[in-house]
Amino acid sequence: MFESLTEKLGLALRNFRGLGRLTEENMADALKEVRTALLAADVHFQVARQFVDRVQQQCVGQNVLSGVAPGQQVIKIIHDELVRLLGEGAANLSGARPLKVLMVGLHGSGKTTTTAKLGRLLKKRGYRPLVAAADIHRPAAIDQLEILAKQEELGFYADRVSRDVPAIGAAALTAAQSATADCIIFDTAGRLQIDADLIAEITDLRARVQPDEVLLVADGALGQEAVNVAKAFHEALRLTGLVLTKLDGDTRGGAALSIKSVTGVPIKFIGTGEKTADFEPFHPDRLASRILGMGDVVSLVEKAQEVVDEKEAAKLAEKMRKAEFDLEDFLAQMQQVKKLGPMENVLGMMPGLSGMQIPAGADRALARTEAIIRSMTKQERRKPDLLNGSRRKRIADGAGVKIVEVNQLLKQFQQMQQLMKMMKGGGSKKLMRQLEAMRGRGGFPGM
Ligand SMILES: Nc1nc2c(ncn2[C@@H]2O[C@H](COP(=O)(O)OP(=O)(O)OP(=O)(O)O)[C@@H](O)[C@H]2O)c(=O)[nH]1
Ligand SMILES: [Mg+2]
Repeated sequence: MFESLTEKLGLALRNFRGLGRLTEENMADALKEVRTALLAADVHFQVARQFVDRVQQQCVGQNVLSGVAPGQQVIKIIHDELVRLLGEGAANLSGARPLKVLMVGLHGSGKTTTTAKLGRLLKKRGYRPLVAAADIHRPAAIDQLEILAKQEELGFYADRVSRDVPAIGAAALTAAQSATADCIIFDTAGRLQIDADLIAEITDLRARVQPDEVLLVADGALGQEAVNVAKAFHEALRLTGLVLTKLDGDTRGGAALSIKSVTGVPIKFIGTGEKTADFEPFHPDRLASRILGMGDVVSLVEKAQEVVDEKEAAKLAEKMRKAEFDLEDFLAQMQQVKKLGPMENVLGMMPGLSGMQIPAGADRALARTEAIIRSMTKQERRKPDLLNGSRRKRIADGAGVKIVEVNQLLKQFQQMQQLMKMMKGGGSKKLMRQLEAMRGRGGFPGM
């Protein structure tokens, strides 16, 4: 679904992924490509422009969240805007029982097929559905619905003689009642175009059966044309929801992306194939993730937003900058990292990094480091220089490690402190040499 849009947006977003810092200029370029991708997918031009404007506004006002690359944050913003565009939250059907649903739409949009699909889905949800043929213009349409109803074992009502659509509707309600059906779906006739006759017919039927839902079945492959159709139907009939069909195949996605924001009517279901099973409730967030091909970055960023105390993180960064970072601060930072879960899980959520090998025992090494630091007094953590031989012995015993491990940790911490001082002093050549040396020794666990 929406392969070409996914691919084009993917290319546009690649520009963001690598950005270390967001500036108005580099953002403007990358966002221009996002807009082009949307337009190429046949998204309404006004919708595309508003979309990009909103993303830009939010990026500018964005505080860079520690631990997450700015590019990733932009992608999260774009994701959330896509969800807004597609309609927030899954739009549920009315909970009325009996539930009366009127299916309307243009000729060939998929009304009859969708009537059966919806019946099947509601049956799975515990309803006893009955489908009613209210299409008097095409006798074959009645047969088509009857065959589908048999296949899905749904109640079925038709009157092959009457020309009075509202009367057929009323009779279907009575039939449903005596069959103890608690959900009636009316399949209506389509036209090539929306015209006064069609609207009059549906309006009369509607007045008689008082439906809880009026769902427009629109052919998603039509792009902007589907949006215009939806707008016209909504103005004439006050729709309660949309069903976008034929989203399988190489639909460009423009209809799905603009129809909610142009008409204000939520998409409730999508049709993804000819079979009755090819039908699903519409979930904006899932579609947005699918369009962005983004793995679980969203949950990762959300998790970071949830657990990382921003003020605390800023305080630690400031201390590092001033080379005042001590073991007490290190412990605090470790707590924040740990809240994100085991390292394996964190990496698994990053696209491209999932499946990467974590050095064996990395989590355990982190736990030992923590145990050692926790065995120190607060004063010792603030001033590691206090740690003479006997104190180190006490700490090793407390943490259940050998004294060499305590020594190693302190040595690495010392190097890190030197590093921070150098960064403060700006001695970059010496710094590089120091970094090389540290890398050789495996670095400071947890940093
Ligand atoms: N690929 C695909 N085909 C679909 C989908 N929904 C419906 N169709 C096909 O579209 C064609 C028209 O579907 P119908 O259900 O007969 O459409 P209708 O709106 O009832 O048409 P009229 O009764 O003539 O107005 C059929 O060949 C369906 O199999 C879908 O989601 N995907
Ligand atoms: Mg039909």
